[in-house]
Amino acid sequence: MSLKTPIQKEERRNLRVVYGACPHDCPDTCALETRVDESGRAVSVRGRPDHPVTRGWLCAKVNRYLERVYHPERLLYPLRRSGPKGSGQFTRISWDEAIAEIAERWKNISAQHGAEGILPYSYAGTLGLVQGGVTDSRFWNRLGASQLERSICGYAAEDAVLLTIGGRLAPAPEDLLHSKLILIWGSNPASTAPHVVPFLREAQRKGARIIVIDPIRTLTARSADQHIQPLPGTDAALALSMMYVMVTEGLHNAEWIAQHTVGWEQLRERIMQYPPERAAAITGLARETIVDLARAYATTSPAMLRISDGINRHTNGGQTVRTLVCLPALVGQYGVAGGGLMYSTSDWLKWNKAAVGHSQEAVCPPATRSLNMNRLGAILTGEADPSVYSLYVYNANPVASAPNAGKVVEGLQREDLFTVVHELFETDTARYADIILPATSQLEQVDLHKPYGHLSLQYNTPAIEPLGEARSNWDVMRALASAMGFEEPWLHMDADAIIQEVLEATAPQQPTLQGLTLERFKAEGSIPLTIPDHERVPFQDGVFRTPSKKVEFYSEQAVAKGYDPVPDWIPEVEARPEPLRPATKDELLPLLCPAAHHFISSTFANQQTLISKERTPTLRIHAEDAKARGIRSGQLVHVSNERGWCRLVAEISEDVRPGVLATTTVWWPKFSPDQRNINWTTSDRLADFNGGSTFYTNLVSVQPLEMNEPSTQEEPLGIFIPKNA
Ligand SMILES: Nc1nc2c(c(=O)[nH]1)N[C@H]1C(S)=C(S)[C@@H](COP(=O)(O)OP(=O)(O)OC[C@H]3O[C@@H](n4cnc5c(=O)[nH]c(N)nc54)[C@H](O)[C@@H]3O)O[C@H]1N2
Ligand SMILES: Nc1nc2c(c(=O)[nH]1)N[C@H]1C(S)=C(S)[C@@H](COP(=O)(O)OP(=O)(O)OC[C@H]3O[C@@H](n4cnc5c(=O)[nH]c(N)nc54)[C@H](O)[C@@H]3O)O[C@H]1N2
Ligand code: SF4
Ligand SMILES: [Mo]
Repeated sequence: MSLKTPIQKEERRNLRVVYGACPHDCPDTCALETRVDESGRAVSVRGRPDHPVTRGWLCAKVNRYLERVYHPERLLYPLRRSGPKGSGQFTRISWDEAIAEIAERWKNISAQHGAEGILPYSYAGTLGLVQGGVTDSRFWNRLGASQLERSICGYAAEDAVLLTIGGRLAPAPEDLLHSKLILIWGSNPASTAPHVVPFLREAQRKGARIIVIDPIRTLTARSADQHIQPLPGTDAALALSMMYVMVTEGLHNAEWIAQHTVGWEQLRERIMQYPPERAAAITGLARETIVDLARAYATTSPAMLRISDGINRHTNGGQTVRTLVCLPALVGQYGVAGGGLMYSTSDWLKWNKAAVGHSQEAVCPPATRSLNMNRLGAILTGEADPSVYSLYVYNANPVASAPNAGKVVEGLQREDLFTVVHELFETDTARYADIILPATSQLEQVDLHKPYGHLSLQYNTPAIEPLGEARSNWDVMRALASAMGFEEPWLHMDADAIIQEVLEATAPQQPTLQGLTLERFKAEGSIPLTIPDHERVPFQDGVFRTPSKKVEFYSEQAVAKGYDPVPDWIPEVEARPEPLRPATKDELLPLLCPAAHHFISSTFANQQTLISKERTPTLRIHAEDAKARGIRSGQLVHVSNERGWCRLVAEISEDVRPGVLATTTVWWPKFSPDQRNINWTTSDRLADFNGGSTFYTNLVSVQPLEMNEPSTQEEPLGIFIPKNA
């Protein structure tokens, strides 16, 4: 019996350590170290101990990264469809054949319909500069393909934050240690930004109070000092009412407001429309809860407000986030160490856009139309004019993760649509491809990663050779450029040359990049942004990045965009008319479908160990609603609305209040009951701001399945699906 730990055992072997970056859509952007043996095989992936946020550990998902890299179902060769669309029948072809066929089809489409007939669809498979940002722009700009409005995640929130304070300048997670009150509003870091949690615990130990505002009793809510559970989509009313209490009790910071904001009179008028009695009726909270929350927030300093993108995925998500972003200004918390707003760190460094995309090159056709990715199903089934004749999907799995996914499938079945999917796995989306291309994992590619949850950059050195014939996103772009006859050098540079180019072009305008060179990244892997100590607290100088240089309670820019210039609460487009009355058995109920703990969107949801931990696609329902419908825990239920349906396993739970439902996402349809997931019911309606997504404004009917109505499918991949019979 050996008493040695795996790490000690590894240290005895002659292993090469390679520095990397977690590529996934997660604010933590962990610094990785991968150990590789003499045969070139990776034997472990760990978090770097010397990184200020990673601090030596990885989440439940990426701890299993080698299972992903060496998964027996990794795609290793290009494939061509050999059966009907969606049948999953493919035959192996060579890269030369695949690239030649794609180029020929695209040349024909360009000649007949214009290159706008081609739509690249991608999102957050990797957040790297090269395999994401540059891949998303350069080749497509040269081709003149339709552009993609990348609106599926946080577009409304981003707009709201920029309109109000002009920059996404969150402090580093370490700054939470200064906080005395941490208000976590519609954000679930215990699952979605796990490296924030140790800082929350430490802050609590130092006496900070944590309040979570979430309709669901999440993992984060469980470890908070207080959990406040409003009805979904009512947060703007809650925030305006908190302001009402502050103003009427004189707890707001009138001096700060006078100096640093515009539009106070207009906002004040709005605020006065939200006495706590009214907000209580809207949010379903007790009047005292609202008053106490307002007093606690206004009288504790430093007070940090943490939001993330979850809360913006409603039809009123833009105004909700704008209202929340005003809160720290009411009490003068912007510019206070440990206070203010913790949303995203994205704007501490902005890459030089021209260097990333080269859209200004004379050889590029004029700017093309932009298609909103939330409307993918509609686009493919007639909304786009001229039509889309070819879809090129990479870094994304829209059949699983896009709203109104049934419509996406309908579009992908079009015989006149030529679909290419570049993937690591045969996802539900890849099944509809005409050509599948095999993609490299993060251990097999070069990249540079800018985080959105902390203040260091991570370079990713490849640790192993590509598996099979897998190629990185950018390498495929280079091959396609050659096949299309595009010879410009900026379409053919290797990944390091691109990183060098973008760093050099960006550095002169961005002081945070001073001294951060490619050579240093290759040697050190992770480097903190260059931020002088006196600038580390965002907005400490009282200067905001809006046109007025102040917090804009009233926004002229909002007027120009056709929005209400002053924050307000607008009921969601789908909502129960009387949300506080007990629901009848046939009444539609709001369903939230936020992030699963063991997946990232649909990524990782094909790994058996992680599926087992997440167990099954469940519907959390309160006992009162279950009873009204005759639903038992563990029973398969039919969840539906006018957009579509899917089946989930009922879990009677106190995590939700009566009249509110919850599930977690994103399960692969092909591993779900009846090969559908919750996105068969979610809406592709756009949010109030910026064309954002509205996954969480979703009224559904829930009915128990008849005892003799079996699921149409064999039990897939070990997921627990109860047999009702
Ligand atoms: N484990 C894991 N980590 C992830 C992801 C994942 O899928 N899994 N996804 C990544 C991505 S793409 C993103 S964008 C981020 C998202 O990170 P988060 O924003 O933290 O995650 P979400 O689960 O989308 O939403 C957070 C919370 O908002 C709550 N919420 C929804 N609607 C409302 C509302 O109307 N009012 C209030 N008060 N709360 C509401 C939900 O119940 C949920 O608990 O996480 C990233 N990290
Ligand atoms: N019901 C519901 N749906 C949601 C959400 C929700 O909360 N509820 N959240 C939404 C949000 S916030 C987001 S951000 C979107 C995310 O939507 P998507 O960006 O589509 O995310 P995934 O579904 O994880 O698909 C990413 C795919 O990229 C692949 N990939 C990873 N790395 C690479 C690479 O280097 N090259 C290539 N070619 N492929 C790669 C992965 O294998 C994976 O299949 O989902 C949205 N969908
Ligand atoms: S998913 Fe997030 S927490 Fe997990 S390793 Fe990647 S960056 Fe870190
Ligand atoms: Mo997202």
